[in-house]
Amino acid sequence: MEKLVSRYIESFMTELVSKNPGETEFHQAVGEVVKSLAPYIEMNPHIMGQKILERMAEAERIVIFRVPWVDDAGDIQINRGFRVQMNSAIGPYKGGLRFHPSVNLSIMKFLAFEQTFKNALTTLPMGGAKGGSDFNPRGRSDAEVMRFCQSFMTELYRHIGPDTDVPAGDIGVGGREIGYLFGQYKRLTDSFTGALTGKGLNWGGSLLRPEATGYGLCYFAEQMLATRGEGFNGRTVVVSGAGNVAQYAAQKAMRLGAKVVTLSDSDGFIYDPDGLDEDKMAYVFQLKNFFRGRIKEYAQKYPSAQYFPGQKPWGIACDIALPCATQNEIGKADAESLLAGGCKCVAEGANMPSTPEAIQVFQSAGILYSPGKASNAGGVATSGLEMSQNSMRLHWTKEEVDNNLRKIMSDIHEACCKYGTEADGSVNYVKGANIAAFMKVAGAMMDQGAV
Ligand code: NDP
Ligand code: 2IT
Repeated sequence: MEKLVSRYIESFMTELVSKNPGETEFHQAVGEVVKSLAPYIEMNPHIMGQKILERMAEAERIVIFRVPWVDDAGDIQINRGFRVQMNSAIGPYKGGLRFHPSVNLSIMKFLAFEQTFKNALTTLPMGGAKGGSDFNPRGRSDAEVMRFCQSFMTELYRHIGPDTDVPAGDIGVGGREIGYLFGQYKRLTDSFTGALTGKGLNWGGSLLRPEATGYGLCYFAEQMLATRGEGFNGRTVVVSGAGNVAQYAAQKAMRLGAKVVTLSDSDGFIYDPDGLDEDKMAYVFQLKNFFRGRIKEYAQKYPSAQYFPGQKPWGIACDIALPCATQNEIGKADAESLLAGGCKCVAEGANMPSTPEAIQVFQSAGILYSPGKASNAGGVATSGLEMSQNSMRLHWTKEEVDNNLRKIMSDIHEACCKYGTEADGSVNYVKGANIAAFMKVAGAMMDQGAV
């Protein structure tokens, strides 16, 4: 059976690559999942006959559209918009929108594929989707961002809705963009519904949604560390990114007693050996979210910090690494640098930040390592809680949302342990997360027939 399954997986991957040529991120994301599913398929060979993997890797629907808009100089700009509706077996499509110049079909499909598994892990009824555009918000005025969002929604609105598909934020899409997108959706459909999450607090948003991904990441990492009698207190933490996920991951790690020594953006990273504190965090929130500044300004403001242009933070000695910027930001050499610096735990806040070679380095060294689909699921889980509040027309307190978030992260950790504990007692979080999520989605797909 082992041979049969490995031949099946090999031919499945060959076909995937030939049917989706050049989509390297998509191949990478699917490849990681199917590799870890092998033992499960050996015990459940009907998965092959039911063509579950083949169905999961083929999006239910993909929309690609033109997004024309007029910039402040009066020139016409054209961007490309995407929505990949990957899988609706367990609930309406759900997943963020990314506005970044690197956005292409491969990146959208990898993110939508990951989202299907992540959403299944949250225990909430949400299918998987992702969307976005190659629009670059950097350097654009508020008015330009608004016109872009309005044009983007003028096509997207026909494909979404509170029971169909519920987008949210991701890279380049935060509270400002969700506001403009929601305003246009409401205007076009003449309805005030929860068709987007990440909304403002006085128009249907949930308390703690902005914090949820970063906080959830730390709650999950706490549980990982606890399996080895460890915690955040007194530990040194390296964080990449300086956006939504990085900010709240850094804040929570700091509040749990850790010393957070780095933040980064695509231009470089800052190293502050004294660690972040509440005042420095308040400065970062203001710098990034209000002034939309660059992280190098931190080093100009705080002389204790040094700025390293063009570099990533993985060479800084640490106990815990929280990658919170983007995909493939940790390669093999970066992973080796982390180990050399004493890192004992890598919990992913970004989606697929570690390359397969980097994951191999972490796993061979036996350190704690969790894939983003498990450890960053707190964001979309809290989006799910926002959807529940919208449906009930209720607004939960911070404590209620936080308790739900903690419980969900703890349930995801338990699922990873249940399906990922190896013979030597260590937890393979990749295997655990993939099998737990796959079982749920595959079961629903089989119940619903060949659709
Ligand atoms: P933001 O746009 O708020 O921040 C992104 C950060 O990552 C910025 O500091 C940005 O730097 C940096 N970054 C983006 N692209 C690159 C790149 N190609 N190379 C180097 N640095 C880069 O996004 P989020 O914080 O929301 O998202 C960060 C990660 O977390 C993404 O992988 C996202 O998919 C994932 N995620 C987000 C969730 C959410 O709820 N927002 C939920 C779960 C996962 P710069 O300003 O220079 O571009
Ligand atoms: O990658 C992700 O989980 C997100 N960007 C959040 C998606 C959501 O619907 O809240």
